[in-house]
Amino acid sequence: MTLSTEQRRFYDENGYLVIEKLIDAATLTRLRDVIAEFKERSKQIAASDEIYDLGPDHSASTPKLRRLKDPVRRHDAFDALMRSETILDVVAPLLGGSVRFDHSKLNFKPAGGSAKIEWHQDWAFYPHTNDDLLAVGVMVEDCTPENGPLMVIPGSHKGTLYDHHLNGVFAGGIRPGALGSELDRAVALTAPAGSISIHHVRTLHASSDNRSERERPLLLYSYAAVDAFPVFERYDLAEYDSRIVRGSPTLSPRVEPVPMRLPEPRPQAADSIFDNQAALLAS
Ligand SMILES: O=C(O)CCC(=O)C(=O)O
Repeated sequence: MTLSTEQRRFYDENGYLVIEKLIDAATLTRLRDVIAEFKERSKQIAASDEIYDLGPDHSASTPKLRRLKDPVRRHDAFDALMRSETILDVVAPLLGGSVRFDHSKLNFKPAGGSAKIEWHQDWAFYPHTNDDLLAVGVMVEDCTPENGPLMVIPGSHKGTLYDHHLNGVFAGGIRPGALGSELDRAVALTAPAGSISIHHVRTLHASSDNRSERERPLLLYSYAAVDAFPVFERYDLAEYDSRIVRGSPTLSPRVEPVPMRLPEPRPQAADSIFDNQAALLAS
């Protein structure tokens, strides 16, 4: 699919886009089957590890799987969709043509459970030399007003970088209340299964509790323009360049005047956005 001029303009102005039913039925079925396998395996795990992020009181009988970490590294089905033309043809023009895969996650948001995500900007987690980065959310099931869909604040990608620290430590979210009336403008990204959302790396976003009776799996792929380089991080160049899915490697970062604050020092629970953000709620 080719993005229309109107879709590109909408993304540029609003910092997000929804494309309905982009993913074909066979791919969706495959994803659901693979996800079911991982869910089954998570029941045998007692505590969060490098693959699974589990909520409090997780057990085989009452599973509390919050996230499958970096699904692209876990199964070919996730990897294939990440590098598919279906996704890259949409993402590439929004990043200026070149694309490097950055990371992936699969957030489950269990039925009737917590796994709420507080307002944040992904940019606070990984500042780069320019902000041509975005995240694609693949809606593996319908995203409805009741099941905790992703919410965004239109146009926020061009505004303030909000404080994501609490008591001098990176907290992975913005203190409740700090956004004031901005929240009145929040838009819920609801669409049928197989649709995708795209949000710019600086777009304010969050999601609330799942009040429905069905889980809300959202598969997130983050991509960057090839000439956007992370700040205060070190990568193995060969591995880093192996993740280029459109375009050629470069050793010349494109540097733009973008607001930045390092996500340092890191909190103890640095591996889980859910645990990090818990500190905000307790504040
Ligand atoms: O799963 C969601 O609803 C939000 C995901 C998100 O913003 C994140 O994991 O950073």
